[in-house]
Amino acid sequence: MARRIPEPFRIKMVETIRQTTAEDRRQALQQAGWNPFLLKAEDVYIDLLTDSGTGAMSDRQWAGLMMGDEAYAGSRNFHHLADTVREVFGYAHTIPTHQGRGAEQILFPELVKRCRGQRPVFLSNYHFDTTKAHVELAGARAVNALTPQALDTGTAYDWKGDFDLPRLREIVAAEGDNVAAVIITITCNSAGGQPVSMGNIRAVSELARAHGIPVVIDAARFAENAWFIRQRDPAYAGASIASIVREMFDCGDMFTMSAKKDGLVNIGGLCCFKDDEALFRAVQVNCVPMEGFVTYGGLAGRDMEALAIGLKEGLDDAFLSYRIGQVAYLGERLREGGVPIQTPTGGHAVFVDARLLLPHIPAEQFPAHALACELYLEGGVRAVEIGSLLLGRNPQTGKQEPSPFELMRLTIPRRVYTNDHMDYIADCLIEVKKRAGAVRGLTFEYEPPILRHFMARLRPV
Ligand code: P61
Repeated sequence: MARRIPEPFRIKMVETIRQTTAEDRRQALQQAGWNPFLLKAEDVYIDLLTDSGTGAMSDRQWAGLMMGDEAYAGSRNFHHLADTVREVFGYAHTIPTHQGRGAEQILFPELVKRCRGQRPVFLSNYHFDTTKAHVELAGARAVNALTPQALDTGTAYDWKGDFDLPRLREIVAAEGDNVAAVIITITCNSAGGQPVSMGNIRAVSELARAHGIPVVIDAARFAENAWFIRQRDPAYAGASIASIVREMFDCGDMFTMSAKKDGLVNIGGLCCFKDDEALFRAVQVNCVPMEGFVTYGGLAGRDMEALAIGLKEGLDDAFLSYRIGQVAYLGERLREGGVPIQTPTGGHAVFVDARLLLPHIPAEQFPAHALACELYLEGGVRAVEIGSLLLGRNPQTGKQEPSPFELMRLTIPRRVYTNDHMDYIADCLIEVKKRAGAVRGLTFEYEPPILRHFMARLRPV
């Protein structure tokens, strides 16, 4: 086993977490309608629901909070943020938003308005659920063209986040003027936090440009994607993370970002434009009623300061190597314990293949969600389903969409848990594997109409 990279930080402040009894957890899960989203966080020992907004800020970021300029308009922290965006990404125009979906809700309707076709469609390697929801709320369709290599979780492939280029070309040819935008999601969350190669990003961008299609980068985990490119593409072996980031973003026209991931903040998002001033102005107009005035977009001045600092801290080599190494270590422990996972391990999470671990539970009884419930019962570890429950129904037909994956995501917050926590998580899941045959599927007691996994209530079949 590779030597573990120790945490490249000292711990200055701690927060107590509380272990519960098996009986406490059974009661808590029952009350939560067998939906870990509805648990009280205090009933969770290790919280791997998401890496979004759950990271620990640095001493420098906390110091930045004290420098908040809470002016309604023109805050100096906004200018610091916009300068940082210019420096890190090379994009001229910045709109802060309260988080990633805030950027989606103000941008996508403008892209739909600009689309020349009658039936607008967005094409992506894989739309994350809020992204798909905002595409549909804007009256468009969301179509994915993910490399088929990603579907075989047991076989390693370096670029499981890539677009399937032949398929993308086919769709672009068939849809013509209907294509409102191409969205490149880096890293590809739904496929397992998997990177998109520079060659693929470039090819997608060239194809889009040849057809006059705007390129949006969904940039939540941009620094992790850059790290993978340096690690896996020999052409970038000696390159700095900063230069790889610039090269990736040169291939896009605009980006939306949930800054709660690689931006290293607890709240915040961005909607930025390389040089399309007219589109920037139109999106600013949407920002005012939806997110807030254009120099704060739903954030406090102090939040923007923490983000300006976090965007650059997140590019640090030592941090990224430790971060992705910690996730890989958990993946390695699980693989050794015979737990099937998406290989290679992704940047922000280990994705467990519940279809392989619980083959007796059919998709409509949500095997990955059932596994997440069982893991909580075992050790108070909260994971999240990325499968049929998350994907939901086709808005036109009302039928369950067939999900390419039934994954349980063990999402690792940044700079929060130590490597010892990783061992505990692995031990719990390996214990659950021993009784996998006895785990039961789940059925709805209440099914919300959209983004149903947040509020659904279920019970064992
Ligand atoms: C996550 F259970 N991700 O992975 P916002 N793009 C991408 C994301 O990963 C993403 C957003 C846009 C989350 C949070 C989350 O059903 C869920 O800042 C690639 O969350 O608005 C968010 O960014 C949206 C968890 C979102 C969920 C939706 O955990």
